Amino acid sequence: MQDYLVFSEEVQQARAAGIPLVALESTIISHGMPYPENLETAKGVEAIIAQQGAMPATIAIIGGKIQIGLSEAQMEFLATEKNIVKASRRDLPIILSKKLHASTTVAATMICAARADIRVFVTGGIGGVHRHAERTFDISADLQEFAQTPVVVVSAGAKAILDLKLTMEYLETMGVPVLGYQTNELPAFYTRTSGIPLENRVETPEEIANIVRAKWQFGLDGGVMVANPIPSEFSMNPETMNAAIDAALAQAENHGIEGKALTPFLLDYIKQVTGGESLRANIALIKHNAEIGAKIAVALHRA
Ligand code: PSU
Ligand code: MN
Repeated sequence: MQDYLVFSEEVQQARAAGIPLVALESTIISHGMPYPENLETAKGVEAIIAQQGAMPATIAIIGGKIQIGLSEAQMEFLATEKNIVKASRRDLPIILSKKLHASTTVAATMICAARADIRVFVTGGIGGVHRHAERTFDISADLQEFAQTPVVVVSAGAKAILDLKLTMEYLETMGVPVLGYQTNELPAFYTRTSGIPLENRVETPEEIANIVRAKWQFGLDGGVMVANPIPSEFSMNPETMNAAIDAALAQAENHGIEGKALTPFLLDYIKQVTGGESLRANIALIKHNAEIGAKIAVALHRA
């Protein structure tokens, strides 16, 4: 196992010093945002985590080695290189054995974080059940990962391009707790509301840490999803957003975009239709998630 993992100098020192760690994914850098916003955001998110007294560890695969913590040059490489593979669970053995470069999705980052003993992971929005999944079978591998890999994932909900109701049903079937951070409703990534009620509202990082600890102490496998709404000042108009999503889905269908290319295509198209407003929202929400994620890591560490 350790042959595949490479810790950055800073992460190694933090581990030795007992500083809580927070994992970050890299698909959002390579496929989720354009350059240079992707690089600026990745660095900004790391800085926010450090301010809270935790150590950020952005995860990616370089030359078949899983990097836990990236150097500046590695981050720049992921942000600028055009042909980075987007790796989920199924892709890992190929990338590792062929010594390729890849960014890691939520599912793959959860796996790598758990192997590196990191229990908290911050992203923007998780993958989920796509609209019309009854016809396409397109269900993100992220959801299955929550059922088996013990990591707390802080997100602003599942991405609004998905069927959020079916995504919640799937998580329920898989036994995954979904905790609304100071909200009674599932946030919809770009907006604070979805109309889908959440059974479990939590007010503090400590409360989350207690739930997570109870889950794992009792031997229940798998992760916990924390749904943290986008800050109000960046929350988008739901009508504008739905129109943009519908247009993006129609374009994807016209161009026959499917499989792992679908989510990056939709995000990019929505960015263009909204004149960049969706990108600003995406940046704001992930930064907010970073702050809460770091606080959860600190709280988990304390007890
Ligand atoms: N969150 C964002 N932007 C992204 C993603 C998450 O704000 O681009 C990425 C994550 O890596 C997630 C992936 O795992 O989108 C989902 O892809 P798919 O639907 O193909 O499983
Ligand atoms: Mn998919």
